[in-house]
Amino acid sequence: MAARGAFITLEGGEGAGKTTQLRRLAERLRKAGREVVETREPGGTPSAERLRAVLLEGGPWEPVTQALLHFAARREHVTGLILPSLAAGRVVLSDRFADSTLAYQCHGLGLPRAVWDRLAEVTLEGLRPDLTLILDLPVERGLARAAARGGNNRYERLPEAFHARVRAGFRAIAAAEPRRCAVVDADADPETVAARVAAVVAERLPGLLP
Ligand code: Z5A
Repeated sequence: MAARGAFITLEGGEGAGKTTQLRRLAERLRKAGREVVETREPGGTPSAERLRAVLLEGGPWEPVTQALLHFAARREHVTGLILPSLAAGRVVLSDRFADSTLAYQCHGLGLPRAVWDRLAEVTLEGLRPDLTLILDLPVERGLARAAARGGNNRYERLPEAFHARVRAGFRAIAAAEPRRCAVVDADADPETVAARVAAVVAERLPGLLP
């Protein structure tokens, strides 16, 4: 059987540049000879993508319902794509994962942490990312990027105070789990941020990048 691959998640608030950086990191890893799976949450498998449409276009959902739907989609993602890919020795890069529920639903909306813990226990099969890159950016800069791109989903319409709680939530997650998480300053041009991301990956997961 192939050696287990690596599971890297990218997290952060609106417009932090996760999608942009995930693509760049995937390119670097492929050039280094790695087999890479690019995926996202909510989503990642056909069944989870159907729940993504419900989550982003439906609602409004109250916080426990949001968490249940996110973890339902995550369960499909974990069992249908992430675990099989890791077992096949691939590097899985996910644009958001369980930390997003902690930051958005718990820190942002006040969902009790104990609910997150229980849902994580029944859905994740013990899976934790090997490395979580938290792209950090002042809230107004991220929202400006998202607005410039033309986005106006229901998250982008929430008040700045909500996004500030989400940002603080991600920083608290990183502070609580410094071995798994690295905060990357995302307030720079895409090339500079990509170099920062690659440096963290090379340092934290030796052997993945030259
Ligand atoms: N959500 C939740 O509440 N709970 C959960 O458990 C999960 C998710 C998993 C998913 O929507 C929503 O679901 C999300 C949280 C919630 N809230 N929202 N919205 P999504 O996946 O569609 O949205 P997102 O994750 O926030 O993606 P985003 O807004 O597209 O941001 P991004 O991926 O971090 O950024 P990007 O697409 O790479 O870049 C955004 C724009 O900025 C784009 O025009 C880029 O060209 C530009 N950009 C990127 N990097 C730079 C730099 N370095 N400089 C200048 N401009 C840049």
